[in-house]
Amino acid sequence: MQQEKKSVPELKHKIALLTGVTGQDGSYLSEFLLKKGYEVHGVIRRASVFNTARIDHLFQDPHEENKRFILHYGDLADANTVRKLVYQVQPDEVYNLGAQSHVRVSFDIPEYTANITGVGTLRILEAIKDFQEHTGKLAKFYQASSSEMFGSSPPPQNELTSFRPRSPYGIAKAFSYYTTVNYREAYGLFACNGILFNHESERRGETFVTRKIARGVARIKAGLDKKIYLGNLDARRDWGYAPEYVEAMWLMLQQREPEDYVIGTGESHSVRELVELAFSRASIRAWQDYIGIDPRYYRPAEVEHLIADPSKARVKLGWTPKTKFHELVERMVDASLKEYNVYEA
Ligand code: NAP
Ligand code: G4F
Repeated sequence: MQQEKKSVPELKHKIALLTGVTGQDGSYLSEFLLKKGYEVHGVIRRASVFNTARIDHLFQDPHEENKRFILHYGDLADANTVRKLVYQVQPDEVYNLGAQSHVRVSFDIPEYTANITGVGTLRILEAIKDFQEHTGKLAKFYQASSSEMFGSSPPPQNELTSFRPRSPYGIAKAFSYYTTVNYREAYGLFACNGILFNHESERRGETFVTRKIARGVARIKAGLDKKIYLGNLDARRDWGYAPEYVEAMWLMLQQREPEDYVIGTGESHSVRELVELAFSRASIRAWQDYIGIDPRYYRPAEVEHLIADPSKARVKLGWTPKTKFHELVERMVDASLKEYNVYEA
């Protein structure tokens, strides 16, 4: 007798939709989710030159079958496209990493920053709310909130610390934070804020201070530049390693209840310490000879001191940072020295 063949239910992989996929965090989160078996949809902006360097290694030809990494054109300024993408992709999880993310630049283009970094979040939340109401499907939401929202509130900062933002960027992020909380409370969305402190890597944008210094040191070592021009050397930040932080984003969306979490290392260091360590890693003495101060890099209002208290994430998510300041700086400087062929093992 022929045995009846049991039908094995096909395991449906989860679908994630990411804004900011071309950025530092977007690239690491895409790698992380693909390894977990997700189908990843990323939103990219049309540009006149290629802007996908950080995700080129993940690219799959559109003609390939069973693609799991799919890119769509879109912009956080464009509510129609945001809505269309949510309905088309039908994501289980949405990660809003897209932003005008540079604090100094936000003083130059405050209205644009408010529109993208602030109202852009509202556009996504509105799309998700409508999608859930019309289809009955759940799409969980992660908002890339920032320690910049704490501004002048004294450290250490945790989930209960008040926001006193000091920049158009910090204010736009605070708008997004509260909008996320409001859509959770008012409409029952599964929406979380990850309040992430500075996190860096070899893929960090070249105008953020860690990468600017790492790259500048390598260029000096290679004889290409004579000085690095910087602003405030006394500011203190809690710097962690970006690939570890994207796991925390994912963990927040795997919890039973949507909540907000602070993510950081719990240590702070000054920009001056960063400079000293970076030059010493490259075996360059007398770093003072290679640093110039240029007032254009000062901010009209500065955030002086950030240190995370990530206790809630440790207890509830089981998340702890592994890479601390020294290892992070050494890793970034080594990567830049290699890029300029001046690395000495
Ligand atoms: P990033 O490298 O600057 O990436 C920003 C991303 O946003 C890029 O993919 C960029 O696209 C995209 N974007 C910019 N304007 C957009 C628009 N109008 N519409 C759609 N997308 C747009 O930033 P990141 O370091 O990966 O940070 C990711 C998120 O976390 C950001 O929201 C940032 O504000 C926030 N955050 C970062 C940190 C940190 O220390 N890294 C800490 C706290 C919070 P293009 O490539 O086309 O420019
Ligand atoms: O590297 P930064 O530009 O990062 P900042 O302003 O802390 O913002 C980053 O972290 C936030 C989380 O707190 C994110 F939300 C945000 O998207 C971004 O990723 O500057 C760090 C510190 C500042 O105090 C700045 O004044 O370095 C000081 N600094 C001194 N000279 C400089 C420079 N910063 C930059 N970018 N360039 C300089 O020449």
